[in-house]
Amino acid sequence: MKRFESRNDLALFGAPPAFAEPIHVGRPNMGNREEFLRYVNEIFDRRWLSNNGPLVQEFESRMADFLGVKHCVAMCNGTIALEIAIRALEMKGEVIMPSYTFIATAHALQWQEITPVFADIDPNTHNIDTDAVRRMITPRTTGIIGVHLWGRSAPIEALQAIADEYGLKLMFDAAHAFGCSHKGQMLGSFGECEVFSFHATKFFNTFEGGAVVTNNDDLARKMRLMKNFGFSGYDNVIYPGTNGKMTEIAAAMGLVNFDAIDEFVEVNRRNHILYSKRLNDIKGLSVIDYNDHEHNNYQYVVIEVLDSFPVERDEIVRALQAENVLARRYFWPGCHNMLPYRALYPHAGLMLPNTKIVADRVIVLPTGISLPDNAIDTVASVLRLLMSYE
Ligand code: T4K
Repeated sequence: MKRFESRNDLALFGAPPAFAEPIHVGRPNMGNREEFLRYVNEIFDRRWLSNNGPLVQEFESRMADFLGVKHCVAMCNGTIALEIAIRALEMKGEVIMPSYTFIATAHALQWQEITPVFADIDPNTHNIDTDAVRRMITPRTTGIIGVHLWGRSAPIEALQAIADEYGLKLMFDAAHAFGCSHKGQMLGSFGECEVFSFHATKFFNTFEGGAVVTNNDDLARKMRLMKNFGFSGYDNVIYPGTNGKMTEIAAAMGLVNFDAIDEFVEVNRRNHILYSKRLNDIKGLSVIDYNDHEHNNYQYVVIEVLDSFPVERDEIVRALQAENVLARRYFWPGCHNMLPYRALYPHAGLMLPNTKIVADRVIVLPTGISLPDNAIDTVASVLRLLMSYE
């Protein structure tokens, strides 16, 4: 099979010219600059930079309202938010999670000497397979972390039923799912708690940031202590803790971006529709869809390359990158195949065939408000060219 080493390889076949600037997956969406600078001036005047400042409090209250939950505990990033939630829930021993997710979900457990046990996924939804979860339960299992991959909800009711049956704690990694719903209810209020990431590459960002949201008063109180070294007032440490605090500048970015969130979603939605239209008739490629009866953020445009497509997935990524479209193969080769976990689970691959199939098929394409007008057509032209390539 031909390898695409440079854009010249494609140019030979009449491909459109490369973009002058790289087009990234994960290019940040940014709201109104003046509004942000106004907040920066306020921060300078107030000289209050961190430690539960007024902007963080406003951010938490707006997030909780938007999501319809009692508590939003803002944090410095999604990974620390996961760690704190896991610890506050007193998970230990083994916790079941999907292998097909960003590595932070696994690390947040392993970092606390809890063993992540990797379950296979449903190849249709890319989310955890509940039959696989049942098979993985042992006497050491204390919890399950569901991940709403790409913003599409995990099998919430089935996971809750398993958790109830076996007395396990259930929480969700909702890092991809801010602004998404399940059966009309915003993701954020399921399980014991849910964790968001507001990293720069997420469609809604606070530079770096995250949050745990919950309806459980005790859990929220505990996590507030934990993210601030366990301090309850001056000089009074009542809990072991860490530093998980969100800064005022991060909250300012969050507030500005929150004002623009409808626009971010609408642009992503339009991009997703256009990608779907343009790639619709390319045999061997499919764009994963979102349920239009739910709220979606459409932040991931994910295509799957089927065996019937004449060019392999990695060659397609290389061809797009040669055109300066920096498409990505996300979450390959699955957490269980990453070095720290491969050593722990040398045979895990045998139990996770769907993870392998999906991880080998997926390409994530750029979207967001900074996507140039002609980018989608260019991507489609490249893919069409490859379709006819033998
Ligand atoms: N759970 C799940 C399911 C997650 O997906 C994540 C994070 C977490 C937990 C943990 O949340 P955090 O602790 O991160 O809050 C990115 C992000 O770093 C990570 O937040 C995200 N998931 C993951 C899916 O993707 P990479 O490997 O894509 O980052 P990187 O540096 O390659 O950047 C992607 C592209 O974005 C680049 O082509 C350049 C562009 N970019 C990036 C930044 C930071 C910009 O144009 N501007 C920027 O400021 O990991």
